[in-house]
Amino acid sequence: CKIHTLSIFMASLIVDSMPDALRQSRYHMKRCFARFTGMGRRLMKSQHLKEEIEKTIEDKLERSKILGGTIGDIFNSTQEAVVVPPYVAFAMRHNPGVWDYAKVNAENLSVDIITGEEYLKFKEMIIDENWAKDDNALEIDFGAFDISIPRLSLSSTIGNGMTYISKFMTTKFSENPESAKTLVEYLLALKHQGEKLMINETLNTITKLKEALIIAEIYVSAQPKDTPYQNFESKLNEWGFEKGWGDNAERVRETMRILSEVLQAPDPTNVEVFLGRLPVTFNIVIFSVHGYFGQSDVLGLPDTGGQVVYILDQVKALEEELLSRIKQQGLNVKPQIIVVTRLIPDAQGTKCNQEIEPIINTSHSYILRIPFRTEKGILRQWLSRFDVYPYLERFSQDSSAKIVELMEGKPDLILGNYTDGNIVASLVASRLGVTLGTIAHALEKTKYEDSDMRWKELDPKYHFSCQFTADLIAMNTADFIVTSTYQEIAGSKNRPGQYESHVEFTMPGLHRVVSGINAFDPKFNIASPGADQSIYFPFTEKHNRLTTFQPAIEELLYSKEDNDEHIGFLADQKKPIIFSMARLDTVKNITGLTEWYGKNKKLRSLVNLVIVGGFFDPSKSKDREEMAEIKKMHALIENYELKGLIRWIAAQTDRYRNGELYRSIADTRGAFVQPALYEAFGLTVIEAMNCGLPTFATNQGGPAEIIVDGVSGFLIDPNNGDESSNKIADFFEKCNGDPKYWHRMSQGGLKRIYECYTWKIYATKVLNMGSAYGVWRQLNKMQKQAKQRYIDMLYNLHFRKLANNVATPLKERQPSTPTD
Ligand code: UDP
Ligand code: LCN
Repeated sequence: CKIHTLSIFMASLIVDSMPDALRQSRYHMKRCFARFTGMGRRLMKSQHLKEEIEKTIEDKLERSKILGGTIGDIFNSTQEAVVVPPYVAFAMRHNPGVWDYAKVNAENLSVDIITGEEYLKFKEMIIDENWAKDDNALEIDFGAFDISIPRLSLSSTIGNGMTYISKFMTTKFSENPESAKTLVEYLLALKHQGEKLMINETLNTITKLKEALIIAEIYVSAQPKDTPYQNFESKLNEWGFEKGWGDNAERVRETMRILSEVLQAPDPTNVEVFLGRLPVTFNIVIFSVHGYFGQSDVLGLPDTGGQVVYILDQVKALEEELLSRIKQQGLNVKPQIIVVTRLIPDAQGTKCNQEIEPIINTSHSYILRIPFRTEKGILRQWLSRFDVYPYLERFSQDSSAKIVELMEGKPDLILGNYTDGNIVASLVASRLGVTLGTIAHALEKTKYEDSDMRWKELDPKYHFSCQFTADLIAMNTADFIVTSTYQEIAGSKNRPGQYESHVEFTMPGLHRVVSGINAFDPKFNIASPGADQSIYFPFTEKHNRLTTFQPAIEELLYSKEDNDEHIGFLADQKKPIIFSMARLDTVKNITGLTEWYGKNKKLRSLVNLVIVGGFFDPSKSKDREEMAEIKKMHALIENYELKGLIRWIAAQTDRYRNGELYRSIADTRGAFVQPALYEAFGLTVIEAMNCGLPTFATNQGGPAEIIVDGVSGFLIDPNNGDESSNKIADFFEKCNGDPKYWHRMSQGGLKRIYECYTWKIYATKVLNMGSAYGVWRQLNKMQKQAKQRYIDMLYNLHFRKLANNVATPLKERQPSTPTD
């Protein structure tokens, strides 16, 4: 395949030049490699290697001469190096998704190109030599089933899967017109509640369909454009056509013309448009299992953040788009969207103990809650997302039975969210034979350094053995994967993407993944979410402002007394506010921001700090990370003497009031700061930008794509607090000199949002994926089935055991009762 060839080509270039380059600087390189190997077996990151080189080649001029050439290229593309004396193996990443491996003998500087698999084995030597040398160690290789699936070839095209499968289908149809037979079969199978759609058995061959389309198109063209479909339905039916082509003569004629062209002279645009028009999706199931999934009083609770917001907004957007499509298809069908989550009997004042709850602002969508159940009973309390694995299989069985009952049949599309939702969605989709899309609001693997190699140490707390296996199973079962950004798939120039980190990795003692996923797989599609624009709108829209909240917000920000909702006060109320809001997870780095602020005198003098997150008494938290973060916040406020400068507000659950809160911060001419160590997407970033609040966000993850630095906001480096806090301070200093600057940044953020981040754009894309990948899976049926058998085996023999090893909180279990 092309990418493999490209990769080999680049690798051979490097290997070809590597021995020479090392030889040319033999004296210094021998010393460097001696230094690398001097400390014995270990894993070195790129920064670490550079530091060692700096220490070894002390002469600056000499060093920059060496690093300016091929050796510099090698070290710059190196993500990590494995040291097992006398060898050092390099994992080099030339471009997003393109990796090479080479092993250097530190004693004589000889170079060997090695495969990814060899590199992983070598890496395992650091942790477990016996496992590394065991010929029968478990290897997972999903790539073995994908040999004939076409791949994208350029890093820049990653994430545009849908466009490419239209191209691949076009090629298939052009090279072998008989392959369009699959499309005819697909159309023949389309129906809704027993009623046939598009065509019936009269048109069961390509030739018959082509001929009928010509006749029908001439007939329909003769009708006035707005003639309702019903007026000529019986005529079309005589020729073998059923409902679904359009609601009036114009739409029907267009759809027929597009299909005629696809069958006669296919081109990718027509293929994509035609697939997007097919009446295939009416009933959708969305899985979001963990946390408190509800419509009020839940945000900010542990494990309950952007995913809930995303799904509720997504449902609204999908329902609107479904209704508009159904109308255009000329059908009279009521769609249904069910969001399936966990029922939590001890619901802590939320509605998470209700089985069914209609979704506000929709007409056909609701939440269905299914409890976590074992043979011993129902689990009553909230459970960390890291501990849910033993419950998921039973949950998937219970959900699938209930879904089929409520929908009176199978859904047309299943969407999973996050590891738990995705594995459940995979089980249900493969059981029911339904098209599956998965979404990962964050894959945990990249959040913790070397989480794969260190899995044994981390497993008691995080159960990554289950999580990463579940992720692999789900991403390989999925027909398509929706991502919020490019970086989620393939990272940036210097940082591997979340999915890319699943391409090749090893968990010594558990399994070695030689091909987990391919970042160039056409199943990847970027569809970024938006923010609900009826809640998050610019502070300048005075007539829409929710003035009823303003007294409460005034109290929230400025009152002097501490209470359950806020602590600390703002002595100088004239200063602008820098604001941040997040769950108190370590990765959100709210404590980092507090520390940067505490340390930076200029920033302290220019602005106040307002934080929304968690609550104040660590003993009340059930979440391990939250507890630690709460304690740290108190310590920072104390140590940096932040009294009078900081207001810490507990987690806020009312989105409408939060919208007004962002706008009130904009009224102070303040800014939003998202300082996360890593952020998969970052809904708060687009919420703030939608409100016209200038935004500083982490350059690690999704926000780096949302914000164009200096144009629509600012990017900050969470690993360089001084630089980041100075950047914020400089902004406010500049605004003092030129108040228009603040407004320019506010406008820049809004412009960016309207161009790229709306739910309408999202819903159109995702429904198109549902149709396109439905046909694609049909075209690759045999291969998909073979892969599914492999996945089933992995699930049955491997994952199940891992999941069953996770402890369940026995004490809290209650006898099985009807869902209370
Ligand atoms: N949020 C909230 N109250 C809080 C903390 C967060 O309403 O106390 C909301 C926030 O407005 C956003 C979501 O929760 O809509 C957080 O999404 P984001 O993508 O920023 O982070 P996540 O929590 O999903 O990691
Ligand atoms: C989870 C996250 O961690 C965020 O980065 C996303 O914005 C959120 O889900 C919604 O997708």
